[in-house]
Amino acid sequence: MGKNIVEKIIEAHLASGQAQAGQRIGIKADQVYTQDATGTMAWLQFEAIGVSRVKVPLAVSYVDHNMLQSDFMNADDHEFLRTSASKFGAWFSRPGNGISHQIHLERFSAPGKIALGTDSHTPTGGGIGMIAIGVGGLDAAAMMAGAPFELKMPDVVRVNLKGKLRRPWVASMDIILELLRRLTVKGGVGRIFEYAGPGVKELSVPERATITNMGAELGATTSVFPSDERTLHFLKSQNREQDWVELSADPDAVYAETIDINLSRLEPLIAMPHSPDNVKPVRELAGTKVNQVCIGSCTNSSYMALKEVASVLKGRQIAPGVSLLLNPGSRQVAAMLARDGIVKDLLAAGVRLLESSCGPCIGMGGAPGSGHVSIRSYNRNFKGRSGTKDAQVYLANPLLCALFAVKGEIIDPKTSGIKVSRAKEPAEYPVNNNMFIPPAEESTGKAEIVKGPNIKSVPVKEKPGDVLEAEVLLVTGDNITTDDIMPAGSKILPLRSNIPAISEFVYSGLDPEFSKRALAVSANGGGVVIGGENYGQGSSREHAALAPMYLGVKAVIAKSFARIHRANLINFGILPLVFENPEDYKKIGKGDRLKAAGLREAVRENRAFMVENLTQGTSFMAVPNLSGREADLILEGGLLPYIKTKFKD
Ligand code: MIC
Ligand code: SF4
Repeated sequence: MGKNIVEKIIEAHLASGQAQAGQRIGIKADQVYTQDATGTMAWLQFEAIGVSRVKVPLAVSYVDHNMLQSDFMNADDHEFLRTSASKFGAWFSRPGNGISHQIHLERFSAPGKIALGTDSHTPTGGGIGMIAIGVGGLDAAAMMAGAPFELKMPDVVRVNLKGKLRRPWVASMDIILELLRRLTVKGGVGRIFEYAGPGVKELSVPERATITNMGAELGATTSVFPSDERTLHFLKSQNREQDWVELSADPDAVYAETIDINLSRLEPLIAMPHSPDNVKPVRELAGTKVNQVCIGSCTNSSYMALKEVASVLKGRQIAPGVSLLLNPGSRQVAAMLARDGIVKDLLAAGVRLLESSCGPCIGMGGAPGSGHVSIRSYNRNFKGRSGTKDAQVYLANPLLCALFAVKGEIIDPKTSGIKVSRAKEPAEYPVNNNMFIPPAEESTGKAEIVKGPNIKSVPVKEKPGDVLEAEVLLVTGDNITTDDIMPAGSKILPLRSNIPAISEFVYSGLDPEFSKRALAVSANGGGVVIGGENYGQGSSREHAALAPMYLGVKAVIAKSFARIHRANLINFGILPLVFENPEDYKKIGKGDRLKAAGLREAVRENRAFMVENLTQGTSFMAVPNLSGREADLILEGGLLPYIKTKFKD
C-alpha cells in the first residue's frame, strides 16, 4: 500500500509504535525550538531536569514575543535565554532577528525533518515539507533532554488544491480561511492536513507557510505540503540548497478524507469577531468603518507579501481615521524592504513601522481604541487578545488590509479601482546570520545562567491522592481559548517566568475573582473547572495549565479538549476528564462540591469512574481517556517529577 507524506516522515522518526491512525506513537525530533514567552519556562524546566546539554541535533531559542521593555523583566528574560542557550548548547536568536516561525523557515526548516516548537504556530514549517508540531514548554524540555515525543497518530486528510489563485485580491490566506469556514476551529482536532493536487505548484513556500501556519486555528496537529521544485527554489534562494529533498505522496496513498478546494473560484474572505472560523465573503461587510489595520505576524509577513502590500499603498495615503501598523516577519525581510526602497513607499503612505516581532498580535503594544474595528493579517481574533476588551478584530489577507487602510472602510475590492501588482519570488535572499549566536563547545556545560529577580523556580505538584473532593470554580462554554484561561498582553506576558505572580490573572477576563476563589479552596481539596467542547483551543502556552495547577486546580471536566492544552494539563498533573454523557455538563453549577473515590486505580486502569455532586445530590461518569504514559504522569504529579527520574545526567 502506498504512503502519504505524513506517514513517510513519521515512519522515518518513529521511536515506538506504528504510524497508524489512533495508535500511540513516540517520535524523535530533528529540531526543537522555543520562543521567549514560553521559552523561559521550557529552559527553567530543562535546567530542573538536570541534563548538562541538549540532546537533539538542533535546538534554537528565539526572542520575539516579549519585546516591549517597559521595565527590567523582559530584558532579564532575554539575558536568561541567552545564557541558558550558551550553557546548554542551543542556538540563540537575538531580539530583533524576527518572529521565530518566519526565521526558522528561512534558516533551518527542511523537508522531511521533524521540528517541535513551544508555540502553536510551529506548523508554519509545514510549508517547506516538514512535520512541525506545536508543544508545551515541558514537552520541549523533555525532548531536548532526550525523551521521545508521544502522541496519538492523527488521521491524515488530503486537501486537494485545483486551479490557480487568479482573482486579484485573493491570496493564500483565503485558502485557509475557506477551510476554517467549512470546518470550524474544531475541524482539525486529531488530524493532519496534507496538501496535494495541481494547485500546489502555484504556491511559493512563503504562501504555503501562511496556510500551514493558520492550520493551527483548525485545531490540527499540523499541516504539510509536498517538497517540489518550488521548495528547491526557496531553499536555493536562501543559500540552503543542500537541505532539499523531494517529497511527495505515493499515487496509491490512503487518506481518511479528501477535501477539494478550487483556487480559481475563491473570493476574498474575512474572519469576523471573535473567532477565526467566523468567515464571510468581504463584499458582505462593505461599508464597515475601520480604525486600525495591522499587517505582519507569523502568518503574513514574508518579503513578497509585504512588497504586494506596498504596491497597494505606493503613491496613496492611509485614510485619516486609520492607523496602520506593520511588523516585518524577520530582519531579513525588513532589510530587503529597506534595500528595495519599499520602506520609503510604506512610510510615505503613513505606515507605522514596527520592529520584527509579534507585537500587536499578542497585545504587545498596538492595542486598538475602545470599540474600535481593527483589521489584521494575523491568525487569531479572540475577544480581548488585542489588549482591548471591546475591540472588534477581523482577519483578512495583507492586500485587503492595505486596501481597507487606504479607504478607511471595508469595501468590495472589485469596486476599488486599484490594481494589485503581484510580487515575483526573489531569486536570492540576502543571508546574514549575525543575529544568531551559535552553540559553542567553550561555553556548553560551563556558562553561567543569569536570572533576574522576576525569574522564579518552577512549582511542582504533589502526587494526587485516592479521593478527589473539590469545588467547581467555573463552568465555561465551548471553544474556551488559552487566551481566556491565561490572558497575554503587555502587562501579563512579562510575568511568564514568575508563576505565583502570573497565576493571579488566570481567567481574569471572564471571572476576575477566579484566582482568589481557587486559592481560598486550595487547602480544602482544591478546585475543578467544567468545560464544553474543544476546551483550551489556541496557543501552546503551558501557563494555562501550570498557573491553574499552582492555584490548586485538580481536574478539568469537559466535553472535549484541544490537543496541546490537554497535553499541558497532563504534564502538570491536572486530570483532563471527559463526560461519558455530554448531557451531564448541564447539571453542574459553579460552587458545587464534587467527590470521586478510588481515583488512582481508575487512572491506572484508565476506566470511567463515578463523580458525585454532593451539592446537587446527583452523580455522573467521568472518563480519563489516558495512555499508559499519561496515566503514569498523572500519578507522579506531572512530567517534571517523572522525567527527572529517567533522564537526569
Ligand atoms: C499565540 O499566538 O497565542 C502565542 C502567543 O504565540 C502562543 C504562545 C504563547 O502564549 O507564548 C502560541 O501560539 O502558542
Ligand atoms: Fe507571535 Fe502572533 Fe505568531 Fe503567536 S500568532 S507567534 S503571537 S505573531
